[in-house]
Formats: sequence, structure tokens, C-alpha cells
Amino acid sequence: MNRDLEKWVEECAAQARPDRVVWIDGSEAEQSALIEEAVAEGVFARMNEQTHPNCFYHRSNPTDVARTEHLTFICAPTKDDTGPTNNWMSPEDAKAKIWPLYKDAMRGRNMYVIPYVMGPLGSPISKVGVEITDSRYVVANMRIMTRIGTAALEQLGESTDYCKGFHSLGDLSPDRRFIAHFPETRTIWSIGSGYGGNALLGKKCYALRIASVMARDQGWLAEHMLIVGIENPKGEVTYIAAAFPSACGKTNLAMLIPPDSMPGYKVWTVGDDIAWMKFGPDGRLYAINPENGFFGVAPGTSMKTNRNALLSTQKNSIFTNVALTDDGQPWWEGIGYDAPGPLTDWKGNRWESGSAEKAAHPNSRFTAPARQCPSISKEWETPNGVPISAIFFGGRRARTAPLIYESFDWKHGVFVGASMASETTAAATGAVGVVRRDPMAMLPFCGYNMGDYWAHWLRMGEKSDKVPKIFHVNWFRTGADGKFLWPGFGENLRPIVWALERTQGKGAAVETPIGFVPTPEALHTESLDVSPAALEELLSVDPEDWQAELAGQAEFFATFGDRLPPEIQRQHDNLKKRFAH
Ligand code: O2Y
Ligand code: MN
Repeated sequence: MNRDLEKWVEECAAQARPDRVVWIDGSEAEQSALIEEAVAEGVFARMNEQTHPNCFYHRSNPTDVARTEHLTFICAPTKDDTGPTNNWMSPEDAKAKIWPLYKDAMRGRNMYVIPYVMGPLGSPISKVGVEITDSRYVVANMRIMTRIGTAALEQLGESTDYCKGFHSLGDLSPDRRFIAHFPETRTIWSIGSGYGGNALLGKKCYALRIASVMARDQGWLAEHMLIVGIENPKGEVTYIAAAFPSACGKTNLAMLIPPDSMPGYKVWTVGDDIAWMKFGPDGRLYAINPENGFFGVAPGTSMKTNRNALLSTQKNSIFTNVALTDDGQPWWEGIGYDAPGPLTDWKGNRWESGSAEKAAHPNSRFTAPARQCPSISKEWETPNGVPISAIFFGGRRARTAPLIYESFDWKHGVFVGASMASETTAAATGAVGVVRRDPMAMLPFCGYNMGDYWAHWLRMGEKSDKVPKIFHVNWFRTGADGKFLWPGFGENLRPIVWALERTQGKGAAVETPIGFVPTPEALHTESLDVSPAALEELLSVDPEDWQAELAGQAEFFATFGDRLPPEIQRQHDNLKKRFAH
């Protein structure tokens, strides 16, 4: 046993006073017993065994349906260490305010200790975490999303190098809900929520907020990025990573099915949400997916929009806050067919087609094992990761950003990522449809001052002369009628193929003030149902829009004061000058 771990578990148990402490070993027998208990407790309902074998349904508390950014804190020693984009609480205040909420919080409940590995077992890039929780829903989800149990304890050995996550449902009151991160001690405290990123502590809390600090200190990158391999008709596979803000189609791109007009192309899924990247001995950047499953948003997922995601969820999966048919099948808005009859909605009420209310919550989710994805890459668990040739940043912008452009070099690419912005969606609580700055799609996930984070990205570029090329994409540009100009989905492969050609010194482009934009012909437009005028608009760079963009950037960067790297300011000034010429 690991003495450090035992001591911490004893400390948590002494505060929360559970009836029993249960160490999770990851076995099938343990899983079956836990599921039985969860069903008896009403936390899970069994689903239709014929259509969805070994699948379970969960409804969360209606006040607990999304990540709560306003209740998420970074508890670094000083506010400056966390920067203007994070909520800060001093470690002392957190101890005074949050620790007492755990007092007796697990009386009458079990305390589960879940050792887990983020990343393939045995990978030099993988890391161990331990989550303590009183939620059987969390245990069942962690079993899909990470590698849990004895194998994780074996990987840990007697080391103290692991992330400690202490989670309790508490009383589920938003008034006593906190998600607190202590980067110095690699510790997470989460209380008062049983939902997704608030409660599955391996995901956003460890693999992004805590890991981003570890990555800064150790010289690697922990990013909010999908990873895919693009196979060309010659059978050559090139890997890319892409950062888009929450609910901007990362899962769709990660599981993209090429259009019929691009025969011979295949897309292989490595990960859909998080990438940990390190330079290999050959100077290339290698990425692993630290996760073991998908926690995907259900509404809008259909056989047409994301066949591979839907097929991943047909067995051994968990459905949260979707609607349920009377014969135990999941249903949600945008599933691709009408509700087959009256349903039970995400709140447990009867629901009929035509109701003003949504049947599934807009942020309802499926948790599915990655290995079940039909497009899963045969390299997805390769211990050293896959070599990344191109990085894509992107946001949901109705105007301003063209379909795709290439940055001039790494430093400019870091600036492109730092100035990313996107319109908000339902993935987090708060207003929907508002443009917000979301650098590298890490705004809610960077565990330290973002000025320092950009400095870290800039330093990474100095480590190698084989860094990936950096691009920016925007699938969401709209025309004067408010409709999307680009069809999206499988067609997104066309600009990506252009980008990969650029990494090989091919692909026609025009130089603009913001970077290299493809010529319309270079986009492989055969059989593409987009008019030449729409294509022109998609690739246009409107100086007036960019004046507004420059003003928005300046306002945002000013909030970082002297933590803004001079190089980012220089890039911003140069962009302004290029528009002035
Ligand atoms: O974790 C949640 O509560 C929902 S948000 C989410 C879920 C899976 C992957 N990414 C996200 C996100 O917000 O980026
Ligand atoms: Mn995400």
C-alpha cells in the first residue's frame, strides 16, 4: 500500500464520516454489485437490454446540469498567479470555507476510493489520480472515462506523484457548491454537484486545470484538444490536434466521416476533448488522449451528424438527462427521428411531441467507452503518443474569421490561439450566444495566469525546429440571411486536407493581414454544394470586422497587465499595422 495515499484517505474519512470506505479495484464483480446498488438507490435505471445492453440512465438534480464556472476556483497562493480569467480563493480561505462542508457529509453513505490513470497504462506521458467520492454515478462514469482500479495503484506504487480529488455530493445545494483546485499540492475539492466536469475529477479538473500547471512546470502541454489521424488515399496517416471551445463540434470532428466526394480518405479518432503533448526525441510533438471514453453532448447527435458517436453509445454506456421512451431507449432533440410516442423527460415528467419544453436537457450527455467507437484509431493507446503535424484553433464566429487560415509561424500561431473568441453555448451555465474570448479554448480550464500560459506556449516553440504548423478554422460563419455559409460535418475535411498540404509545402494560398488563406480552388471543391459567392465570402477578410476584432483583443489583453508576454503584444501591434497598410 501507498502510505501517503492511506493517510489522505484516513484524513478525508475522518472529516466526512462515511459508513464504509470502499477501495475500487476495477473488477467486473465490483462493477455489477455497484450497479445493482445504484439501481436500488434510484441513481440508475436499466435501459432496454435488447437495443442498449448494459446501458444505464441517470437524471441529475435539475439545479445541477452543467459545469458551474462561477463556483469553480483556483486556490493558488496569490490572485496574480491565477490571472484575470479565473476565480481565485486563497488556500487559507478555501480551507476555512470549503473543508467544513465535508464534515459528516458522507454519513449514511459509502466513501469510494477510485485510483485511476489518465492516459494509456504504462505510457510515460500518463499520470495517476485518486478520486474519493460518495457517488456511485461518479464511480460508474470514472470507470468508462479513465482506467481505474488495481492497475492504477500498481502504476502509482509508493510514489506521492498523484492528484488527490475529494468529491462529495454534499446536499447538492448550489449555495454550498464549490469546485476548488490547489495547483501547488495537486489537490481538488469538489462538493455540492454530482454532474459531469464538476464531479468526474479526472477530466476538466485534473487533465486540464491541474495538468496545465504540471505541464508548465515540466515543459509539456495539457490542452483542450481533440486528436485525429487523417488517412489519405495512399494510406498515409497524419495526426492533427484541434482546440475548439465547448460544444463547437470537437466530438464531431474527432469522429468525422469523409464525404463521398473524397474517396480513399479516412479519419481515425484518438481523442475528442483533451490532449497531453510532449516533444519526442526526434523533436516532434507527440500527443496522447488521457481519457478512456467520451462524455459527449447528446442533443444534435444523430446518424447523420455523428454516426460514429451514436454507434459508440449502443452498449456499456451511461445516458444522463436525456429523455427516455417507455421501452427504455434514449431520445433527444436532434436524434434524427421523431419521438416514438410519449416520453419521460429529463426532469422525470411525461412529455409529448409538440410540448414547449425540451424533452432532453440541452447539455444532456452520453458516457461511452472510446474503444467502442467505429472510427477509433489503432494507435489511440500507443504509449508514446501520435506525432502531431498541425494544430487547429477555432471558434464559433458568425462573422470576422474566415473558414480557415494559416498562421505565419509558431509565435504568430500562439497569438492566433491567444486571441480566439467564440459565441457561448449551453455546455456551461450562463447566457447563450454571447461572444467571449476563449484563448486556446482554455478559458475555463487553464489552472494559472493565462499570460504565463501564453509565455509557456511561446517557450515550447523554442524547444524544437519541428513544431506543428498552426491554423485557425471557423465552421460557423453566416451570410446576410443568418444561415451558415459552410455545410460543416464531413465537408470540414476539405480545409483540413488543404492545411495538411500546406505542411508539405503544397496548397495554394493568398497572404492576408491575418495569415495565409486558401484560394477557392485549393479547397478541393469538387461536388461541394457551396456557391462561388458563398465561398468567396467564407474566405474573405473584412477590414472593418477586423477593426472591431482588434479593439476586442486590445481590451482583453489589457486585463493581463504586465503578465501579458511582450511577444503577444508585438503580434497584436503587427496585425494592426498590417491592416493599416
Ligand atoms: O463536463 C460537463 O459538465 C459538461 S461540459 C463538457 C463535457 C465533455 C467535454 N467537454 C466539455 C466542455 O465543456 O468543454
Ligand atoms: Mn471539452
